[in-house]
Amino acid sequence: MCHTGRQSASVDGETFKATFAAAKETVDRVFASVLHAHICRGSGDFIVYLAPEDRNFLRQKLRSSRTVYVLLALSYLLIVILFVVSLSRVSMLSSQLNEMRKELKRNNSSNDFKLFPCGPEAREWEYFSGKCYYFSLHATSWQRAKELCEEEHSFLAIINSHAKQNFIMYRTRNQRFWIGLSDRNAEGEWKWIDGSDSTTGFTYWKEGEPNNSDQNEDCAHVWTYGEWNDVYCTYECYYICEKPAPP
Ligand SMILES: [Ca+2]
Ligand SMILES: [Ca+2]
Repeated sequence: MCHTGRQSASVDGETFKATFAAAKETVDRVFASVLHAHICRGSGDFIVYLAPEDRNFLRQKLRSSRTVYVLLALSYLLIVILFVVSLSRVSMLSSQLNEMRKELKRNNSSNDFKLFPCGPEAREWEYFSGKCYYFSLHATSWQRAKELCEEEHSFLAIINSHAKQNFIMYRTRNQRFWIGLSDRNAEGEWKWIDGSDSTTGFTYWKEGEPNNSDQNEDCAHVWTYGEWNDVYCTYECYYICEKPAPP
């Protein structure tokens, strides 16, 4: 077994020498054929001299690298330009969208005001000839009705024309509604709530009214058929508020 081992070691040694020589030759050939270079010291720097074919090879590689870098730079520039253009486009579209939303809102608002001239938020108010009117859904005293209208930035209705009388008559059929007319300050001197004298303008008193029944009737309301009547002010009636229509 030991003899066989020595033979084997001898064969391995020859094989190693042959392999080593082949490797050395390969290394030498690689150095000689690829670079053909030698290094010398000059002015303290290392200078590499390359064989012409290697210089051409390196130049081609450098050109290829430059081309790649140029293409990369151009790509980057193109991406930046596209990004800026896209950003600008998005910004423009966003601006246009906002304008369209505002226009739509204006149109909707305009349509709302066409449908509800007294304002879309005040649909219980009815429009007539530049004014808005509210017909109450509950009855109360004249003084309380006056206060409730004022809380809504309005006043008890002033009927100063036949057209307004017709409008109110139509809306108050078969019910009694307070209007802004009283002689509370001076008996028999009927004045509208804005201080104007009613005797010189339009009137629509029921025949025989105002009669100041029991010397205690100082507030006016429209009666069942729309005609006016004076009654005591703590009587409970529905009421009509009036205010100018929004511009
Ligand atoms: Ca009276
Ligand atoms: Ca009366």
